[in-house]
Amino acid sequence: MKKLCFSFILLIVLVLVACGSNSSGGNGNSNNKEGSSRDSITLKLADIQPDGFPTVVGAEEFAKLVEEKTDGRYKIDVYAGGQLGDEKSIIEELQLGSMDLARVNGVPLTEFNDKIGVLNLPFLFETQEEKWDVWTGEVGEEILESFLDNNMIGLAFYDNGERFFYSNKKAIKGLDEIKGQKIRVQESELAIDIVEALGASATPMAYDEVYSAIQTGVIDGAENNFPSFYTSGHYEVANYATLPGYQSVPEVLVGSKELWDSLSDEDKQHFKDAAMESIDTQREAWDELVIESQEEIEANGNEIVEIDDIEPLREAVQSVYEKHGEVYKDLLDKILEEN
Ligand code: BDP
Repeated sequence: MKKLCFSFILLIVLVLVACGSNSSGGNGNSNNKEGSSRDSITLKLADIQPDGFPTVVGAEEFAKLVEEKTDGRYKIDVYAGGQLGDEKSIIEELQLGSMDLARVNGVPLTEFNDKIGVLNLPFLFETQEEKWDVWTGEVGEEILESFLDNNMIGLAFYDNGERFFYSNKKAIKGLDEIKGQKIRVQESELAIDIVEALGASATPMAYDEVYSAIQTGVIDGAENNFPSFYTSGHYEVANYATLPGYQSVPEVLVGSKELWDSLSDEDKQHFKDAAMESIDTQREAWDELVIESQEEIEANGNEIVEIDDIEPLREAVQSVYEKHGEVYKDLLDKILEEN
C-alpha cells in the first residue's frame, strides 16, 4: 500500500513538473517552442567571451528587450565564457537548430557564409563612422539576411574595434618584423591568407588555446583588439603590441533558422528590433573597455609600438583582394561606392 501511495505521489509530481515548465532542455535546444500563450519559451544564447565583456553586455540587453517586447513570452538565457563550446561548434549547432542564438565573430562565420567575408578584408575602412554606415546600411542588411541560406539568421552587428598584432618575440614595426613570426589566426581561410600575405606564418586555432600556445612558444603571437588582448590575459605572455589595427571585423548576433521559422512575423520584428536597439549598449560598453584595457596593458609595462608607414602593409595584402575580391565583387563595389 505504502509503495502504491508513493508511486501515485511520484506520478502527480511528474505531471506537475511537466506542466509547469516550458523552458528549453539542457542540450541547448528549445524543445517546447509551441508553448501556449501563457507559457514562456526560454532560449539559449552562447558567447565565448566572459561575463561583463561588451558582447555579453549587448546580448544581455538584447535578451531583456526581447522579453519586454514579447510580454515575457520569450526569455533568453545568456551563457558566457564558452560554456556552450567554441565558436566553430556553436555555429554548427546553430545550423542544426540545436542552439537557438549566439554572438560569434565575423571571421569564423566566413567559412559558413559567402558574403560576410567582405567585411573582414584588411584596411577596408578609413573611419569608424564609415564602418558603421556600411554595417547598419543596405550592405549590412543584405549580409545579415543572407545567413538564411546557411540555416541561420543574422540579427545585428556589434563592435569588435580594430584587430592588431601582438607578439612575445619582438616588436613589429613593419613588414620586416612580421616576417617569419608564427601568428595565431581564427579558423578561416581568409584570415590565413591575410597574415601570410604580410609574411608571417599563420597558425589557425581556437581562442581558448592561444594563451598557452604563446606561453609554450608554439606560436609567437596573435592578433586581436584591446578588450580581448586584455581579458584573455594574452598581454601577460605577449609583451609587444603593434598599432594601428589592420582589420575591423564585426561581432555578429545570430540565430538558428529553426528558431526564426518558429516565430510569428510580429515576433520576428520584435527580435530584430531588440537586436538593433541593443547595439548602443554594446558600443558604450565597448568604448569603455577599449580605454580601460589599453590603460591596464600600459600599466603592466607592455611595449606598444606604432607602424609609421602602413603603405607597404596595404600593398602586401593586395594579393588577398585579388584572390578573394572576385567572390565579394558586388558587395565590395557597393561599399566602395558608399565611401
Ligand atoms: C575576439 C572575438 C571572439 C573571437 C576571438 C578570436 O570577440 O568572438 O573568437 O576574437 O580571436 O575579438 O578567436
